[in-house]
Amino acid sequence: MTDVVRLEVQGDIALITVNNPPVNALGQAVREGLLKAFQHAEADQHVRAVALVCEGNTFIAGADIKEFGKPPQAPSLPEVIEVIEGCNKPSVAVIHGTALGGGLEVALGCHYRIARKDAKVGLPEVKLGLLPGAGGTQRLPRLAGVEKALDMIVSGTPIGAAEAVEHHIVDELFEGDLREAGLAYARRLVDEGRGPRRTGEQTQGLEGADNEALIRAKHAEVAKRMAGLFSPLRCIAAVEAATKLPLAEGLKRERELFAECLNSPQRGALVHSFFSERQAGKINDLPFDVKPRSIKTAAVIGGGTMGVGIALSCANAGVPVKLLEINDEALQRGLQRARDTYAASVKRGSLTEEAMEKRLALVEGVTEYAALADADVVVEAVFEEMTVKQQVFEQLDAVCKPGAILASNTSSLDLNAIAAFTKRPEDVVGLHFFSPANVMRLLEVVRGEKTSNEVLATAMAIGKQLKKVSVVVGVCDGFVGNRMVFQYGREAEFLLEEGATPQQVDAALRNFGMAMGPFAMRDLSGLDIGQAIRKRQRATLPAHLDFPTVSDKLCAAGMLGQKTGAGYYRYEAGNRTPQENPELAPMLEAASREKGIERKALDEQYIVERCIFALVNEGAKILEEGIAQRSSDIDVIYLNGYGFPAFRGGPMFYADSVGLDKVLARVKELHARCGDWWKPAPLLEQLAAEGRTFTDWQSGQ
Ligand code: 3H9
Repeated sequence: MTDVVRLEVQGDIALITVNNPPVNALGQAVREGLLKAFQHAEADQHVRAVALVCEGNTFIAGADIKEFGKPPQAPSLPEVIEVIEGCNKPSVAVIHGTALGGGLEVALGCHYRIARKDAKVGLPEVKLGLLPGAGGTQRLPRLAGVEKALDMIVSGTPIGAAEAVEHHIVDELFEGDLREAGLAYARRLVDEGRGPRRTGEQTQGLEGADNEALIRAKHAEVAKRMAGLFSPLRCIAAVEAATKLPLAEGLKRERELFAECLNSPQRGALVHSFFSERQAGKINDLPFDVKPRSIKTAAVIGGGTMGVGIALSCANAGVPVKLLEINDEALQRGLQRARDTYAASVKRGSLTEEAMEKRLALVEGVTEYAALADADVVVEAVFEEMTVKQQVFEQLDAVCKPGAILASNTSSLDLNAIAAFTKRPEDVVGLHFFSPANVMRLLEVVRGEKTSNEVLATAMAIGKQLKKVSVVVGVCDGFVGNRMVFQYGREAEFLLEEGATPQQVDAALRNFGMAMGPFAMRDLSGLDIGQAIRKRQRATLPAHLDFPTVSDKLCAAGMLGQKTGAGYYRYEAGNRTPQENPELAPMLEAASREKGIERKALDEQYIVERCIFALVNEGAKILEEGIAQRSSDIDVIYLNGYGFPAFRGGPMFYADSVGLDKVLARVKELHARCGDWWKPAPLLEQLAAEGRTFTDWQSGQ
């Protein structure tokens, strides 16, 4: 047929095989191959049934995402699926790995579906700012019912094969060889005289439930949980069309809604997020033959929130981990913290008691460094103080086996200085987890001056093992994420001096799409953290730089955030909902007065630009200094560690979409008015002058 789709006729069964690595995406050649193969099977008089299988690790994982935004090439996927469904010989899709998006839509076009027991099926288009555009919104509800179809399409979360059987999406499970299973099932179809069973002609899923009520409920859920997103409402509209229109009209409506999504800027941003995450795993200058070391056991030093979170990350991934504390009392507190964290998951229903005990059994408490002698990787998560790190790394150097990875979780200290406390700086790397480490996906992998390639590759492999999104960063104060967030938080504070309240700033940034406002975030992490950073910076940065003072005033009054019941907001005991802190207003007035600023109302766009462009300007400096490999790596860090809205693609992508000339104009204006914090990054100036974007710069255009 084509290079990527093969047709073999075995007796009276046509076996169609897709082979388009890595994930059998439905690029033009696959679509054309499928079309021809099914047409051929239809025309061949000897063929009485068709089995569709895929080579490699997975069934078709969807449309080829790289084709979005380019001129469409025939045949379109809906046309191909129409031919598959219309075929007069029964067909079976043989699913293994993940049948996603257009892949599941192809399977739904087939007349029967069987799945290997470990397979998954889903319609994740919403995560790319789209909706299933090749019949998924019309065919899935006809099989699975409106409620399940809405859940799957609006969340984009795949389900397991057994669940897919329960919901009539898959007919039967199998184990073993794909081709044999496909041929055997097709044989049965012939022997039992079962003809085509077209999904588009089914109605059982649309009957018997109050579909209007289900659709109303989904609207309410989306308004609450997915506000600001373009495609979820269109997903609902498409499913609603399935409940009201005949198939052909429903498909037409789906196409219209799909086109709206395809043309929305959110699609571009979400597709950028998808590819950026995958690219982040690649290290530009790492020779391809560098092999990571094998990691079978781990150790964590420090039983505080961070250390325990890291230990639980290991246990979640099935890696046995030793947790070291300085004495038995501190150790017991750490182990109890681990148990409490899991117990909360059990209470929420996201973990079973049995799984909890199994994971806790992987965490062994120890108080002697000698117990770490056989660990493949040790992660230090002790107090952020160089002298404390020195003691830890000197001891690790003395006890750890040759080849062990010695990692620091420092969020701001100089990794090269830490590495120098050992006689093996090439084995030292930063593994900067984000709190809570057992939940947050981001891992900054800090490459020290002397970190060896093998250790760097191993650190990335550890990230993968722990199911993290790992991004390589260089050594500087705060690395990428915190160095940038410092600029962001500082500008948010300056806004308080100009006349805003924490409520206004937080609301403006939440409306922009940030998961949390900067002040609610600071209250959560504790104001003393920022105070320590400012103290260090005041001592080292040029004296003419102005620092905001509201946070210092709160710290002086003992209001350190949630942990003290008050910070920028006030918190009632046992309740994390921020309330107005009546003691703040006089502090704001005083801060403005001391600097001779007349307080005035600030508009939302100004608030957003002041905070977000501060991120962008610092991001540009980070790129120039080579602290991040690519602008998209910065985006990945912000999307996965700082609650930046995925539908905006990350701060650097967002700046590209605004236009770097506009960003620069605002940065220059703020530089003139607010001083040298806003000194424009030379890279920003250069790109704006050349009419290029960060994305162009990254791709060498
Ligand atoms: C759709 O179907 C629209 C239709 O409804 C309507 C059309 C009209 N295309 O993630 P991995 C690449 S929308 C192109 O590291 P894993 C990926 O970039 C689509 N490329 O592997 C990477 O490349 P590289 C709906 C794709 O094993 C390589 O494959 N489908 C695509 O961890 C390996 O990927 C989805 O949204 C693609 N569709 O996970 C599914 N998918 O090696 C998106 C992957 O150069 N894909 N690549 O960096 C996934 O969720 C995961 O990739 C998957 C494998 C679970 C399949």
